[in-house]
Amino acid sequence: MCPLQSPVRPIRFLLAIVAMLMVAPADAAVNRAATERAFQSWLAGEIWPEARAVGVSRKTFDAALGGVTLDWDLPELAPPGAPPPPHTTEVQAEFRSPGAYFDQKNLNAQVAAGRQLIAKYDGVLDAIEDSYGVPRGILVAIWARESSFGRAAIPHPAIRTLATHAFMSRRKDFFRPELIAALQILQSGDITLAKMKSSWAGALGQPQFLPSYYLKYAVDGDGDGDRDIWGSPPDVLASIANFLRNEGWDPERGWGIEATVPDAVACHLEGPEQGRGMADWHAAGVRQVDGRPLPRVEQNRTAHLLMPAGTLGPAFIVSGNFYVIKEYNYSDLYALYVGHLADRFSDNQPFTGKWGKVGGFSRADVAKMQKQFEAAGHDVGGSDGLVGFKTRVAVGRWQEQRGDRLTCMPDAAMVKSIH
Ligand SMILES: [Ca+2]
Repeated sequence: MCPLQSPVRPIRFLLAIVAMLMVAPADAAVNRAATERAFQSWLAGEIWPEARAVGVSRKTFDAALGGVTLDWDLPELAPPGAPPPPHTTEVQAEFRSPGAYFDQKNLNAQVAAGRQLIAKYDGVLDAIEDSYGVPRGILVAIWARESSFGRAAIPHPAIRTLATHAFMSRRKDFFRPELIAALQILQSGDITLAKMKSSWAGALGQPQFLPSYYLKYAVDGDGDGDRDIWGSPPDVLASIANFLRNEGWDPERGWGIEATVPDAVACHLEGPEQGRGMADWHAAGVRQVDGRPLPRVEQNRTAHLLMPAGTLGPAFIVSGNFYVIKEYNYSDLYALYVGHLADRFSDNQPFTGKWGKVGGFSRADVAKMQKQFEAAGHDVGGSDGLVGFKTRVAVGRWQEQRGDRLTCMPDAAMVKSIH
């Protein structure tokens, strides 16, 4: 049975009442009517002059924002008078093992759907590859990840969503220029207000571009004169390609390959800041996972070690293109998923290396550990509770200093001991 339809159990009911009593005083401090009035003054006094200065007409502005109210249901709001919401790292969410990202059932479903679309848009993809030099697999994999090829619901009216965040979200300074950019998109006439939908966080259409990225990178892929990333797959795919090419995609290189790494190559040598010539990695004993040498054509190019679970998972040698994918979403696992799915559209082979057991601690535990590392002078890339390459490198160097076995991944004992 769907849990949402299960009868309310007494204990849950009691908990709900306790929760209501707990939030009531804070909520009472938020005067919604006054906040709505302040929102209207802010739109008229601050946003209109800013929008007008970048070419938004009064007609466009009034059509977009006349009569708009705040969306109080959005996450991460910090209305005037309310205590700020807890930071995500304060939430006791369990740390998610990197292997969980690569669910085989999910990947196989994405491969099947993606292959159909690659066949359907064969001619479009030919033209996009010719123009931008980004392979179709990468484009379709990003499309898959961002919106399940446009099948995911993208239900929020973009202007109202962005205006609410720009007025009263925890990251309002981040959202304010995005609201202005969204008004510029409307002014351009590429999309109507009714069709301009976003995620709850204001990301637009099937490729989930923030409005400022839309202004920079969206292109008309089907030649009808509009850049419609909401309804036109050729526009979606060409816009993703334009983004990647402008962010530095090298058409002569792949994204990376799975590799075997000998013990003599420490896991803390990974990451974008520790690139080496491919010939150097080969000389150090790194091989393709099937035992073949690293690609000879690449031997004079810089390459990077990537070990998303330290020694407790598969290892990769990646090119600069891997870090271009990260410009889309700054996560090693995101970029690896995109590269891996792109490969699987051809051969549908899983990684050879296995993901070991990682976890048994919360993101808050990791964040506390990161703060301790920062206090000791290590750069862990911020105490966000996520284990990115900087945290893995810091953990590996710390393990090496102590003479511990190198894993470059935190474990439950470590996060508890470094508090
Ligand atoms: Ca178009």
